[in-house]
Amino acid sequence: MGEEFFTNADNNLIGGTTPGARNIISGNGRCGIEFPASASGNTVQGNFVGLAADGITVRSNASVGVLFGAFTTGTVIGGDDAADGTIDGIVNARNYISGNALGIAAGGPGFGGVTVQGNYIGTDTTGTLARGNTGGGIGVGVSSIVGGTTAGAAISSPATPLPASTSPTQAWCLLEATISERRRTASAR
Ligand SMILES: [Ca+2]
Repeated sequence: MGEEFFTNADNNLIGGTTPGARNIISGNGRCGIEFPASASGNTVQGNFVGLAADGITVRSNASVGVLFGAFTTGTVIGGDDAADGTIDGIVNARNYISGNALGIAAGGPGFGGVTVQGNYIGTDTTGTLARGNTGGGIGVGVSSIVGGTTAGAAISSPATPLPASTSPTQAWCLLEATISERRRTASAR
């Protein structure tokens, strides 16, 4: 089953570069991973976001695979060959972000400082079969790094900026998050 990560905390590691650290973050009713507030210093590595455990079958998250809030900073999605400690042509930091409504999205006046490297976005785990994010691969705003020149840092789809700071999908996703928080508050009384 999929699992949705919803965090505004800082300095979390979701997944990792070792065998068994992978999360399958797929089949959720809204986003796969949400950073809805001013979260900073988080790292997302080695996960399937929108794919089933076989790495081939699409299990779409209904909205964005990885969503950043308007003031999210210092986040790393993936990494290069060296990120796992060994330069061996294998990028264990790679996330597979495919089959979602949007792959990675963010925006807002305070957003920036996000690095997106080495991921397969819109493909299966072999990088050869199309498993597109239907609304686009990446839109990460200003002051961010997408791809890179080190080994394994390249990405599989072009960086396409979102036209507005909050796309309809992103706005919907944040609204859903707000509603869920209210429900929890109400049930606790
Ligand atoms: Ca490596």
